[in-house]
Amino acid sequence: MTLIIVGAKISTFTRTIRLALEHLNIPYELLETLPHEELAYKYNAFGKIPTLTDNDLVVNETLAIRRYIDHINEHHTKSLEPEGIQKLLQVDQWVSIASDYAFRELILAISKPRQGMEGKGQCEADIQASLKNCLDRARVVLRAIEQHLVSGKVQENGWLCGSSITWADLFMFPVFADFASLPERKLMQQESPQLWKWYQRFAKTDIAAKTFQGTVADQRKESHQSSL
Ligand SMILES: N[C@@H](CCC(=O)N[C@@H](CS)C(=O)NCC(=O)O)C(=O)O
Repeated sequence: MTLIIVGAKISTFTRTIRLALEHLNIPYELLETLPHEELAYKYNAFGKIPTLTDNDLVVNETLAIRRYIDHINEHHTKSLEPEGIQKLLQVDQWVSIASDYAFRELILAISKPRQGMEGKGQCEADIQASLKNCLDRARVVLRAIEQHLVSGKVQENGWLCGSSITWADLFMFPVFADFASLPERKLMQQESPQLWKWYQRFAKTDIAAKTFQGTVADQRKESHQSSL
């Protein structure tokens, strides 16, 4: 039976898993639910998304889903895990940075509140004033990410952990794709120029295009493009 991903196109963690399955050509169906809806709780006691199901197997938590995808992909030529302990450790560091610092300071602290305020019709000046403190924290995180990226010696035209796409790229991209669609993208361009280049490269991949529809960036694309 086909794998089922219980999640939402707008969810960054769901997009990570969809990017992986698209990259590895593993067929799946998306069973759509937002967090904390009945369907989300049916598969996850915390009401979070995504969940992966494979027949009777139910896997919660993106990290565990990652491990399961690697397991079923074991004998295929394309892999999301690089060779060698150094590169594996680099991947894990990026996964943790994306899921913790970047998700918290850019998505939870800025993207979601901004969209909530825009939805309520608040004016741009008020939105910017409310986000001011969060932007200061975001700046620190973006600087640190840039430092981490530069010290990892990412090659021009390469991916975060070498010459092929790994889980590092797939955890990082959805967060930065959403963030880049906000006016606050300027902070990323200023503080993280190498990260910005990587984001733009990844945005051109076919898997980014295949999973774009329904994301925050998709919903904001008109205002985003006109302000670029
Ligand atoms: N630790 C979870 C986090 C997943 C997560 O936070 N998903 C978001 C959607 S992108 C969610 O369910 N948010 C609802 C909430 O935090 O209450 C994982 O790694 O899967």
